Amino acid sequence: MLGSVGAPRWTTNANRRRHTGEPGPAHRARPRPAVEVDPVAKRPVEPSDTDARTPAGRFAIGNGWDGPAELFSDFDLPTYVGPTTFMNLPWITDPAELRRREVDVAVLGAPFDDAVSHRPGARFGPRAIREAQYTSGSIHSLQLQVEPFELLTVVDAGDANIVPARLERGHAVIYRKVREVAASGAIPIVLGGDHSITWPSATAVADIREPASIGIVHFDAHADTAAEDWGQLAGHGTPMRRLVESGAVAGRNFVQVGLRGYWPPVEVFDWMQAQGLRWHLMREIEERGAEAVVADAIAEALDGPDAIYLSIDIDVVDPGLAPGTGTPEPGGLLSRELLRAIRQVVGSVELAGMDIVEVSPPYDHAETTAMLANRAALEAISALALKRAAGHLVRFEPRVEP
Ligand SMILES: [Mn+2]
Repeated sequence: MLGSVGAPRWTTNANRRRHTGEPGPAHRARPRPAVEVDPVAKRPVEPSDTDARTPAGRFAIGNGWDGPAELFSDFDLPTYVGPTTFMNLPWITDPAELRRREVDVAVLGAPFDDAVSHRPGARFGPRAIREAQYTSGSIHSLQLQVEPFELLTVVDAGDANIVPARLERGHAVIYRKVREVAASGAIPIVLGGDHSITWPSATAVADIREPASIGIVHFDAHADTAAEDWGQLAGHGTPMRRLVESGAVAGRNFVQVGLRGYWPPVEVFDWMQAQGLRWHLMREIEERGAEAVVADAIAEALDGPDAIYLSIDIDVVDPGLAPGTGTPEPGGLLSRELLRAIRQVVGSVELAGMDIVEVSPPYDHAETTAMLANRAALEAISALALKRAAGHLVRFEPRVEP
């Protein structure tokens, strides 16, 4: 806007309120974070509204470019401008700073696909998911009628320290990254990455409570409980077996939703049954509806534990709606069923952590899959915000020393 003078123009209601001190919508009167971090989504560069005069060079004066220009904060700029963070949120990689800000939810990336069995590319997932957004600034969930970033402190905690072709090191640094985020009390939402990252990620979350104290609800076309992938114990077809075998999660609190297709073989299901794992085939969702099945899955995962780690393999959704993935399996959930299921789970349990995996941008079309993964994270954040508005606990407090 050239030559704009007088009162600054506000990009969002939240931004306007921030500057004017006006009260927000009614829900803002409900319980707020214990420590006000204002504004929640402030990034290092926060231009003032008035000091943005361009240099008054000869041509600038002639062309009318020398007057005050209104500037927007990084948070309020369009998402295609500037550095890419999840929802333009602050990029905070220092665990001490996560603690200082009392961050409620930290999105982080696990750009790792050294463990895939078929189509690669999920290492590009975190960046694509961060990019697949067109709203910036304070947002409003129409489905839940809540403004999540007004109620929760949410940041982008950056990526695990991944380098290529070092599978075991990759899992180690993912474990370390998720653990340091979770140990701050923030709920980690991990953007994958192939599904092998759930082994270190869910282990890290289990570790800051007590082993076997969390249940897992796992949405996937595949069980990912193989003993090994061509001799590789840490493949993306094996993480759920590793989690159960290691004792991080009890088999009877491991619940899978959306399985279909032609893998794994019968003996793997025999192992699952022997461990007490429970699973809900796509056929059951077709017959009973997703909401009833997800309600059962929640109850089974909480049979003992008091919190749930949610693992979303984007291939649980039909490849017609989520084509950008490594091992697509026709006949899956609708996008809207997955988003509703996330609201259902997060809205009714204590969320310990979450991952969204197997987004492979090279196979995506028109960012369809990356957008769905982005919304999967946002639906969880919005559901958490609704809980905060109602006065419920949101942060996942560690019970053991970090
Ligand atoms: Mn999977």
